[in-house]
Amino acid sequence: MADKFKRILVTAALPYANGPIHIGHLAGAYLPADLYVKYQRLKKRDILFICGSDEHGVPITIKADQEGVSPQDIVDRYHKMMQESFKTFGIDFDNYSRTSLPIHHETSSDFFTVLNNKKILTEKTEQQLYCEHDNMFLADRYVEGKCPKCGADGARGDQCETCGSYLDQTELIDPKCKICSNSPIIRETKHWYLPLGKYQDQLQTWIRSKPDWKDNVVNYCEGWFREGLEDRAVTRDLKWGVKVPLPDAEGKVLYVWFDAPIGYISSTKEWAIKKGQPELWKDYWQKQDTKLIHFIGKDNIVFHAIVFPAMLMAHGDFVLPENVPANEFLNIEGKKLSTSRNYAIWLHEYLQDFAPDSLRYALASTLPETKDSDFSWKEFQARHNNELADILGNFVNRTFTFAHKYFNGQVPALKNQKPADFEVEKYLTDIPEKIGSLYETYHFREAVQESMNVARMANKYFNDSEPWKTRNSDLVQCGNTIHVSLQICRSLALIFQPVLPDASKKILSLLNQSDNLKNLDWSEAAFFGLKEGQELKQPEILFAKIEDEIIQKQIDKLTQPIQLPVDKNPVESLKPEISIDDFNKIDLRTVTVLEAEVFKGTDKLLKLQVDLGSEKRQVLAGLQQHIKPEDLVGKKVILVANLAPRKMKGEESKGMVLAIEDPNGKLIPVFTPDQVLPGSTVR
Ligand code: B3M
Ligand code: ZN
Repeated sequence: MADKFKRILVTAALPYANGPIHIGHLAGAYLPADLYVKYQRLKKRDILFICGSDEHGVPITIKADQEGVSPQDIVDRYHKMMQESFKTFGIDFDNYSRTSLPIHHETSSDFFTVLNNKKILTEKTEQQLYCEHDNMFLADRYVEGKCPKCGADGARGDQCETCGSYLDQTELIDPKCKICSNSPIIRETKHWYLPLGKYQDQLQTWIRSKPDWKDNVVNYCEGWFREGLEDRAVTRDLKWGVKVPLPDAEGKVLYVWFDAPIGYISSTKEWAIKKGQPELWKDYWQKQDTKLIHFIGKDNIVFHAIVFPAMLMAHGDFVLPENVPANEFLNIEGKKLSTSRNYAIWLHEYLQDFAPDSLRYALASTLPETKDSDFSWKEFQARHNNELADILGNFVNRTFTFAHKYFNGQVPALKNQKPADFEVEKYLTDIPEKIGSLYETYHFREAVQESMNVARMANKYFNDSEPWKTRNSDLVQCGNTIHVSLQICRSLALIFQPVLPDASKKILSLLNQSDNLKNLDWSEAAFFGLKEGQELKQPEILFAKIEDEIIQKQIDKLTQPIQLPVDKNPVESLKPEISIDDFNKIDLRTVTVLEAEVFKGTDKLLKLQVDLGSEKRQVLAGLQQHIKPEDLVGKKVILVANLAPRKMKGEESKGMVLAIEDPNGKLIPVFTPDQVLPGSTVR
């Protein structure tokens, strides 16, 4: 593609290091970015792919509070885990950094200083929510309440996930501290603001000059413009984060959404240092002939299309993004993905059971490019079995089998071509251009489906040519068919490289073309590149079929708690032996949880009202740190029903709820199946 850009800088959203990667992340940002990058690399473009872990902000500290460990422990754990699973999945970052590194603290702190010295930031003293119990300002997710816009419960201090509105925490109705559930008071505090309104005209003109931006992104931004952009605080009262580099800012850090996008710059700097050319990052960030592209999910649009560009405009030294091809959301089996309810497919778990290519292909075929889309395990299986195995894998396999059986495992000659053979040559001529332009314009679903159409064409050609007949009637023609089919295999290996890097590598290796891999260029898929007589390896099954039971297991697993990879799983030693009579003394019953609430003034207990069939009881359960009260209501759990009643903080508890400890020390109540009646005995 001839365009005005000399180099491309691709970023994918920095994932919060507070949990593992799931397929929603992949479909939103990482897979489309990787497809684009792999394609551009085959086009031999100068392209850099940058990412890293977002290690600041309240999402991290809340996770640390929940587990009773330090924020550093949390980010160390998930940074490592995310980096590993990205790698195994074949996401090919040039650099995967982390925002807790000194280079990032320095870069973002300098950025703030530049804006502050230019007198762009404004200082304001404002009313903020403060928890007297925990002695802290309740930044962002530390406070929850009713959304002032849609009325939904559980809206957070910065955003309501139900209606998507960005909120000012003081607007929340009936706000509660996320840690202790007490009502906060209002206290004054000073913060630094980015006056976004001042950049509205410039932003509007800029976005409206981009005809190729996706509608979902432009419409979203226009919505913001209609409302009018307002000042945004870029600092917070928190301990964890990049310290505000000013003498009168004790106890304040940069807002995570201020420092995180600067993480793209610091990750590029880190890459340049590792490369031994520490100044090289400047080419990608400061030369106007760089095409900067941010791949993100839709919940990050405002930050990448409005706030960060405004920061870059204010700073003045950097290029602006050329495009922000944000994706919508991916649902799973028709339902919204939810990490808090563990309704997700986790990448590290997927990778224990299946190969990367299958998910890359299934997801790429259903990316939420223009609207939300759905992932289902059955469709995954169908894509794998009916397309990867039956169309692509089968074509490669039958071609190689013929070559070995009848042509000594070599590329046969091409002589006296028939019209059908010429047609294939002609067909391939337009393919790189056709599929390439889909990649260039972020139409990845179509690009991948068009690639599979090449394999469909190939099978049709093979069938119509009937080599199993011509091998007896016309061996030269049979040789032509196999020759042409092998050429198609080579073209397929090239055009499938972005989505199926492993299969592509395998096909090239079967063709003994792996050495050429570095020199191969996207456009070569248009030509026959194999020489007559070229030795071939024995065929291997590229994609073994996935059976129904395997898929059913995955469907069942969807609602089960997350399995974190644990280094070792220390099993508690067994207690001394008891007799059956000892055991029979314990009366275990199922109960339905009718009501559940945080037991005020405690940080461990939930107050439950349960139905035992014969009676209703109150139980105080030490589950506050482990499960949300609303996730217990309506569920059936197992109660030690004849435990002597106890009083705690003036309230009575009759019985104990059974729970299992997971590898992180989190307690999961033992839920019982729906058909069980309250009061049933557990034996
Ligand atoms: N960490 C939010 C997210 O993971 C945030 C993205 C930062 S990109 C600079 O969705
Ligand atoms: Zn509190």
